Amino acid sequence: MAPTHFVLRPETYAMTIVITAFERSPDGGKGLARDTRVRWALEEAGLPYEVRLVSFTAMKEPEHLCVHPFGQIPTFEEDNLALFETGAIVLHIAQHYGGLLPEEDTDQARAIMWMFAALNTVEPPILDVFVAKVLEGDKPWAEERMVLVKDRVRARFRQLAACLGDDEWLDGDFSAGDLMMVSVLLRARPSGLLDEFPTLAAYVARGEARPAYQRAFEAQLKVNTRV
Ligand code: GTB
Repeated sequence: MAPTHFVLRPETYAMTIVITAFERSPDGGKGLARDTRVRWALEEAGLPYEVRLVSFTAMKEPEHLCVHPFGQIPTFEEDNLALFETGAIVLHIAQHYGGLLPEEDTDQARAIMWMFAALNTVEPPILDVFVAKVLEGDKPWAEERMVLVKDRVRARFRQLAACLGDDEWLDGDFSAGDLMMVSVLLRARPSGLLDEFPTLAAYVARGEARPAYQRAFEAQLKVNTRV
C-alpha cells in the first residue's frame, strides 16, 4: 500500500527546497531554534531554499501535522519528499549534496556517529537545563535540581573537551558531525555552561565563523527581528 504520510501529493511538490521555521522564535533571533542548523547545512551545501513560517497554532493544525506528526519545526520538503527531525534532514542534505561528509566510507561513518552523539548524548542534558529553568523553575525543588542537571552537562562537556583536545574539528575536516555538535552546544551558551569550557567555546566560535553559518544566522535573525 502506498504510504500516506511524508510523501507529498504531486500538486504540492516543492520545486525548490522549502523548510519551516517559527513565525517568531521565542529566542528573539539568537539562532537557537532548530531551523538554524538546517539553514546552516543548506548554506554549506550551497542550496537555495525557501522558508514557510508557522505560528505555534499553525504547527498543530492538520496541514502542518501531515509533514510533522509532532507539530514542530523545522521540516524539509524537496520534490515529493517531506522530512522532519533535524538529524534526518541534515543527514539527507549531507548525503545528497557535497560539502558535509567525507568521501571515504569509514570516515563518513564516523562523521555520522558524531551527528548521533550530538543529538543523543550531548543535547539531552543541555535540554534538561532549559526544562529545569523554564518549565520547572517555579517548583520548590527547582534550585536543587538545577545543580544536578548542570553538573550532568559539565560531565558531558569534560568528556567532549577531552575528545576534541586542541583539534579544530572532531574528526579531521569540518563535517555534518561538527555542524550538529556546534548547533547543540550553542544552546548551552545562555546558561554560562559553554564558557566554562574554553576549548569547546572556541570550537563553537569556529563553527559560527564559517560563512555558511553566518548566512544562516543572518537569515533567521531577519525573520525574528522584523517589525
Ligand atoms: N527532535 C526534533 C528535531 O531535532 O527536529 C525537535 C524539534 C523541536 O523541538 N522543535 C521545536 C518546536 O517546534 C523548535 S526548536 N517547538 C514547538 C512545539 O513543540 O510546540 C526548539 C527551541 C525552541 C525555542 C528555543 N529558544 O527560544 O531558545 C530554542 C529551541
